[in-house]
Amino acid sequence: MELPAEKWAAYARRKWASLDPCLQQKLSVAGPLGDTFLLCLPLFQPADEEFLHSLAARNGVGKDPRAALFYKEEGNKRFQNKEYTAALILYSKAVSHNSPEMSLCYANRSAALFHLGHFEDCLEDIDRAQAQSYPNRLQPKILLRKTECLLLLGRLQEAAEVISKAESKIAMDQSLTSTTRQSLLRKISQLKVNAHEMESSPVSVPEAPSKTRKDLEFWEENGKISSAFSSVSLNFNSCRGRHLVATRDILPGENLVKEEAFVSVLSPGKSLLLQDSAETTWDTRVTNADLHCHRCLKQLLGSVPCEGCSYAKYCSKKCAQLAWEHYHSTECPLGALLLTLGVFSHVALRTVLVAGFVEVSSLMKQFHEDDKELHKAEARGRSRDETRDSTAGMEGLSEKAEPLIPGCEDDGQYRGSYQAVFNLLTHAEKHSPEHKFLCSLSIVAICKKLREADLTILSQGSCESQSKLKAHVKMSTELSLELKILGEAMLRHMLQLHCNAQAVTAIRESESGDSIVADSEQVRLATALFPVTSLLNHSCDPNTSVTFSGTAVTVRASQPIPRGQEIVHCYGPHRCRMGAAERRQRLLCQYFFECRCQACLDELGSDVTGIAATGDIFCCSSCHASMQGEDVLRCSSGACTLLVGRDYLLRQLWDLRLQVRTALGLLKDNQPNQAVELLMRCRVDAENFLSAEHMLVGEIEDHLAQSYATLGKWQEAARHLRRSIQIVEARHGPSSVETGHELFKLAQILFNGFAVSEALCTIQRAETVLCVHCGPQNAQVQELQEMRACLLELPRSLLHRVE
Ligand SMILES: *[C@@H]1O[C@H](CO)[C@@H](O)[C@H](O)[C@H]1NC(C)=O
Ligand SMILES: *[C@@H]1O[C@H](CO)[C@@H](O)[C@H](O)[C@H]1NC(C)=O
Ligand SMILES: CC(=O)N[C@H]1CO[C@H](CO)[C@@H](O)[C@@H]1O
Ligand SMILES: [Zn+2]
Ligand SMILES: [Zn+2]
Ligand SMILES: [Zn+2]
Repeated sequence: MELPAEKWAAYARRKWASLDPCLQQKLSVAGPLGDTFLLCLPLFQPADEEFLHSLAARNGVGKDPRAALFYKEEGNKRFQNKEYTAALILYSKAVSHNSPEMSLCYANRSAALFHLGHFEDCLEDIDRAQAQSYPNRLQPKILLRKTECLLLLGRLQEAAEVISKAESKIAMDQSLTSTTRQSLLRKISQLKVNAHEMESSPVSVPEAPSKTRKDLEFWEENGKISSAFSSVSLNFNSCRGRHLVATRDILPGENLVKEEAFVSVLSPGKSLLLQDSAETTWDTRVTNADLHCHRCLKQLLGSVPCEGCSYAKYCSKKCAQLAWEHYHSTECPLGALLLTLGVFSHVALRTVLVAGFVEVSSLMKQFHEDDKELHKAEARGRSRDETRDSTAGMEGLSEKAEPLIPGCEDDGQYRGSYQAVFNLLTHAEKHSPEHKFLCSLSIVAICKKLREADLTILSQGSCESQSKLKAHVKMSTELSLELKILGEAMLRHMLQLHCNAQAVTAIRESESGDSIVADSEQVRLATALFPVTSLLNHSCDPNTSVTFSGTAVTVRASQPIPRGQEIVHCYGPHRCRMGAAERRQRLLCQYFFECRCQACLDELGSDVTGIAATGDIFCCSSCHASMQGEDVLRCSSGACTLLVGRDYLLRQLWDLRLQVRTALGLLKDNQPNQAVELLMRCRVDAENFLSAEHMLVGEIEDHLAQSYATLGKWQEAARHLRRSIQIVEARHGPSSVETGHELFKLAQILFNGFAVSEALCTIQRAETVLCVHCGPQNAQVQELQEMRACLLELPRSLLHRVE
């Protein structure tokens, strides 16, 4: 998803292989990126363009009235099944395609929103339907829905006005059958009764708990680095590069960095790109693109579609407008191409659009001048590498400013601005030539398309930087000088993303029926650049936790960090999830460095490899001692002589995973009894060949807990969850965020089962752990606090009775 579509990547590889060896050689030497870009420019031939555009055509992002009809009907089906959330999403897909029936789609969506209890959004959709010539004969129905919403929101005056409007519509409409008229009038009198009751005994409408509670945490901003707290400082040395260090002792849970993304692009989600048939069948699968605002990543309810394409959807008119002004008016005509070229290409384009042409070209110019200086220094007899080293080993550093850390502005401030983005490392010389070729070709494709797209049509309402860009880019048969500058900058960003892209993630509650105890998973919402967070180096055993809210990131200390220690976070390969060898392999491939973090050094120095040390091992079926060996494993107890092939054990593990997945399916289909039965069998199987601390054993216990919770058997649920917590604790540590999530589930179960004192205790533990990792504003932390308040309000007498 992040990289270009595989078919295009394979095409580029074949093209690379067929290049003249001499040209290959030229492209392989680590020259300036501008040269790479210019060399690739003429290589992108009409045939290549045609191939790429035929691939892109499969990612339909245009508007199609037939699709609108299709999604509307699918939505109606779900609505009839009372699957209101699914219906809502399908209606939103319908309104993202233009059709003469838009008003009906909005009216339908308002019904779904009403049933889901989103009355404000429902009202908005009713207004949208009415603004688009909603048919007269249906007016009374929608006016009554509006009345109901207004009543439920306690807006009595407005409700009364709408009722009388509805009455006059009904009175005037001759086409109504008498039964319809009767039923409408009955409904009206019912609503009047409701309104009257509310007037005489005004119940205070409970105020929705404001989700945007003011952040009470003390924000003591750093004088040198924007978005960072004063407890950190930016240091630089040639072996570690730029890194952040604690300026004082830091406690767990303290905020270190709070940063808004410089740029972010929503990850489209898989199904868009898996589509392999030439004819676009509209598909009803739900992706990120249907669930989150394309600008601010907020969860969508009554989404506002882009007026140009069926792909981009926004949480509000405002987001749609801002996105259009800052980047989407340029991106919109390129939609299908960008989906094919992958999120990294898209982020590269959006970065230059957000920065604006003036800023991009001025930094590029500066960069080329510095490069010339380096050449001159070289000519004076010093090697290029030495020169670079003496200027602190970073590219793009101007010689005159020795003490300046790259990315800082002239006043020494690191602002997380485009200048900081520009100075993120590209590692241009470390990427394989094939990869660089693929990136270059993809960027060339974007540039050609930018030249083609009639950008002038789109210029209405666009902001300064974008219209300037358009003026610069305007048609010519050759790529203009401006486009070449942008192309080189985009290529730079695309290579930077390899090491600097940050996945913006969210916890999504999986939709498993009406289970009271939610199961949740972490999903990737977007890819973003955070220039300040990018300063953090990696450790496989990090001392920080990272959480996201919309497009903002917060980095918190998860352990005490003594003054002077480096602040590190984990780029993905974590000590708890894989062994040192695998972690180091991955880090080397993706980030081009050999990890020497404490966890790696410890593990490499001892015999136990990480995973084995934390329980991912097989055990002997007769004596339960661990099995050791490579291809053939033998029992370590010495008493047994059992020998088993690793392949055999791996197959058994695979089968067991399948069984567990089947059980989860049963649970989702609302068959918890069958799920319990199957999971119990899995548990017995697991005991036969897996160590008691194996993660899969933990997962089985966790799913058992969820099944029992669905059945309302709280004690059994709690028993299994405690086992799962033990295993998670053994692997991730008692104060890890993983343990926090498990404790949260246990708190919910104990709460539901009225096990008051244990619930209070567990709530306390869960809150402490989650607060450190996710902060006090976290939804789960707040839910825990509500649970506690609720338990403490129970009358004493009741407490004694239930315990
Ligand atoms: C959707 O609109 C159609 C009219 O086009 C109507 O017949 C149908 O009942 C509506 N469905 C819902 C759920 O409002
Ligand atoms: C982070 O904290 C843990 C626990 O205190 C410690 O073992 C580890 O070495 C620290 N890591 C770094 C990189 O400082
Ligand atoms: C301690 C550590 O892992 N330091 C690394 C920080 O990042 C640079 C490059 O990004 C590596 O070279 C260091 O080894
Ligand atoms: Zn938004
Ligand atoms: Zn669009
Ligand atoms: Zn490591």
